[in-house]
Amino acid sequence: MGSSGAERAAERLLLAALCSVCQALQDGMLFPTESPSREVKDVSGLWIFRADESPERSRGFEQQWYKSPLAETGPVIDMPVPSSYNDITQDAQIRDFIGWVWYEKDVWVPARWIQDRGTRIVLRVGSAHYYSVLWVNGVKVTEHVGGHLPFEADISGVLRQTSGNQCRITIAVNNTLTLETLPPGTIQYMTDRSRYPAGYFVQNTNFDFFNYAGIHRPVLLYTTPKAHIDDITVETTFSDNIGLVSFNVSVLGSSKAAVKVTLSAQDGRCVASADGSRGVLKVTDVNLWWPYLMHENPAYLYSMEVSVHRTCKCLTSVTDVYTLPVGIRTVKVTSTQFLINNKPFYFHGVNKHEDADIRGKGFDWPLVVKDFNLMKWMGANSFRTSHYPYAEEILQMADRHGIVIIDECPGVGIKDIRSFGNVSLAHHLTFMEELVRRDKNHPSVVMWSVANEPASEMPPAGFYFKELVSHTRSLDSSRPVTYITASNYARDLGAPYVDVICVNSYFSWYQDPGHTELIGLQLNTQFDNWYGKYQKPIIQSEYGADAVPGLHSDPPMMFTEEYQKTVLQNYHNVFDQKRKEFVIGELIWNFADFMTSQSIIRVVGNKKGIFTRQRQPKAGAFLLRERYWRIANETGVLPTWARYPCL
Ligand code: BDP
Repeated sequence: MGSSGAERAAERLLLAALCSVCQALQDGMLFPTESPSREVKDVSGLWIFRADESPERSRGFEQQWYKSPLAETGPVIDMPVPSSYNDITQDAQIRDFIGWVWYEKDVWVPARWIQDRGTRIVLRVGSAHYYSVLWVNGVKVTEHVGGHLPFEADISGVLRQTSGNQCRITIAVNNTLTLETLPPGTIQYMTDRSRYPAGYFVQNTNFDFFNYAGIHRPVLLYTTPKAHIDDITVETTFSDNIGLVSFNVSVLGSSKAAVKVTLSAQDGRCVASADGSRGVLKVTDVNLWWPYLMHENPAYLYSMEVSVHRTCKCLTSVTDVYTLPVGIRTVKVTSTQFLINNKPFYFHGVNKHEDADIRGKGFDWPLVVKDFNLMKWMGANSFRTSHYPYAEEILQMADRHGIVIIDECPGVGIKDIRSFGNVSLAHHLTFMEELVRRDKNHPSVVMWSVANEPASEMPPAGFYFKELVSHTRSLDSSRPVTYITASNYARDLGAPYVDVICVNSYFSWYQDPGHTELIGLQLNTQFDNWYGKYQKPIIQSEYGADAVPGLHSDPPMMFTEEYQKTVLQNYHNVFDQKRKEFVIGELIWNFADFMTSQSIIRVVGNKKGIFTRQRQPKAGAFLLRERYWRIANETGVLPTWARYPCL
């Protein structure tokens, strides 16, 4: 059988994956911000859109849809950016579409950006799922493999050579997953002609969330001077009342540029400064970055201004300025504790998804702010970015509110032995490089998670995770590394390499459904076995039960709010014992209900949220709220305004 369009799309995807693996990450990926030397123009909003519904999914490339306005190639529809495209229309074919979709927008680029040849103009996509190709005025400027992370291209040359300050941006996005993508997936062709029409295929995956696709985060144009700050890396520590900020600045576009770094306190006072692209700043009477509910003045951020100067005939001029928020804190792990600033930290938090009605995984400020308000309301001090990196704006919120993050890569659903091969591993290593490059400076990020529930009992998993964890450590030695396991302690081959054991379990749900009376025994056994074998601190990284809001029964039955509450209470009894020993955290699955693919075990999505998908509390939310505030009152130093009134 000759390969069909979707197979070819998958091949193209694979080739691109290989090609991106070959390129070591050379450039930085600083979040675009405005400064005296930089401008940002958000070109999100309404774009036009066309799904390539040709059986081969390849017509767009064959007919070069990027060469002319998309509307001239055939029918187009309006599509908001950022948003997943899946739930925007009434068309089930668009909702479930697999293959290439095309986005286009005409934008005006300020004339002075084009005229000033000392200005670099960069086009940046916050994230698009999964594989993207970008053209400007019909000229290909970049491509990128992987959802959930940003990519960008310097488009100054193209703009200056093509039609000037009118700029047609075309982005083709393909959501096909293969055995080597993250997450992995397979395309299955249905060949029984009595049941399926010719060419019928489905995308199979092993993860429990809808494979939303499209341009998920803002699209920006921004400028930098030619001689510009390309990347900044900070690492922090402290001793007594002296904070230390080591920095490393890379400058591109000039060999003669001099770097100056100034650190200011929140009141604007300069507290330290240095010349040179590398060095250490000393801060006396340091204000450390503390998590929410652990200190009366949490989330203290300094502001680090990095500037690049050029001297020409005795005149010094500033060419580029970038300001980075810096939180000074340390993270360490012992055999029984997780220490932030040398004090034991207990994760009482949530697992989340980027997921909401209509917009799917599209970035949305009202949703982000609402979610932070809900987390703070319930006394959560942490969340895990299950099962992929979240938008940078979310990490910035966490920095500013003191919410601690376990930052996860989309290594979810690695269940097929063919996904443990060299190509997969190389892509996984590259993904971790891109993730660390993006998130390394966030004080809120305290641990990297390289995968969720891989088939870690399969023989290649030992080598795979040894490489993955040690590579991640070599990228960032200041944070612990983990992956999330659901394997049996005796068969897990990757656990020897991680710093913290993160275990998911669903006693009385997937195991012994209905039998909440078994949770105590089974959970105790789980903890004792894992700790006995590895002597590493343990986080219960997922636990929970589905609850359809408004369903009630007493005695509790599965799917009711009472059952969800009972499951949580039984887990909590054990956590309260074990947190005196080596359990360092509990993260409920899940913060909110979320969409999944359709299946007989899902009723319009996964209902394990303690909030509905619309962010209304179920009974479990009130239970957790009381618990989290009680724990915070016992373990933290809270300002009076933050005390939960009923305790
Ligand atoms: C866990 C997975 C998570 C699922 C959850 C569930 O890590 O992605 O959504 O099960 O089934 O094993 O609710």
